Amino acid sequence: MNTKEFPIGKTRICLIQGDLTDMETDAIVNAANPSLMGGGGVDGAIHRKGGPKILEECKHIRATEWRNGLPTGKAVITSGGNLKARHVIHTVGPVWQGGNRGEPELLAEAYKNSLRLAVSEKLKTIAFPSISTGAYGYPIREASRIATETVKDFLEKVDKLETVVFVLFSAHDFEIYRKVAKEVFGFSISDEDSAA
Ligand code: AR6
Repeated sequence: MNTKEFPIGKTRICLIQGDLTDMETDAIVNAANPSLMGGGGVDGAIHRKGGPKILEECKHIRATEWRNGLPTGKAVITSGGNLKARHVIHTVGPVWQGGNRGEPELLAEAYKNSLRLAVSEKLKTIAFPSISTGAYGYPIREASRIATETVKDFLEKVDKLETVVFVLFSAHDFEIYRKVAKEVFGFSISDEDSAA
């Protein structure tokens, strides 16, 4: 499996090329939509593999806390159903509309609020997909910079997580994240990079 690791404070940042629904972290993050009723992409995969319990909990959230849907940038938590991950944190990334409609700030909020929720639930390990870069059309280079910088800024202030994983589905996306992460986190501890 294609993986990279970057230490930051006490937290290990990992990049993995693979399937988010296979992660055994305390939580995986779902790139959901405001309805929380499932969809395509990673959202569809999570509900398919996680089973009906996740949807039941999402329906409860819609009936109580977020009756008009989960706003872009916010995050909520459910159990992980049949997944290996114990929890799913559902967040909604922005739809790309050219970049001048607050998309960068909203994408950063989606990452930040997911991390905050993980910490407030006392979780230690969390795995993210590349939020908004599929159906929502956010350009992956820009999105990968926001994802990595937002996580770095958060971990510099809050030193409570053991591992943050970015799970990239394709080799192409993994390669983009790898380059950006090296710039943002400053170094890599893999053999390949230390030999270079
Ligand atoms: N594991 C890891 N990454 C995945 C997986 C997986 N199993 N499946 C897809 N990806 P998307 P968005 C990648 O479209 O852009 C849904 O219908 C995918 O290659 O899942 O935030 C929701 O219900 C891409 O890089 O999420 C919303 O309506 C990344 O995950 C809408 O799509 C995000 O792609 C949200 O769109």
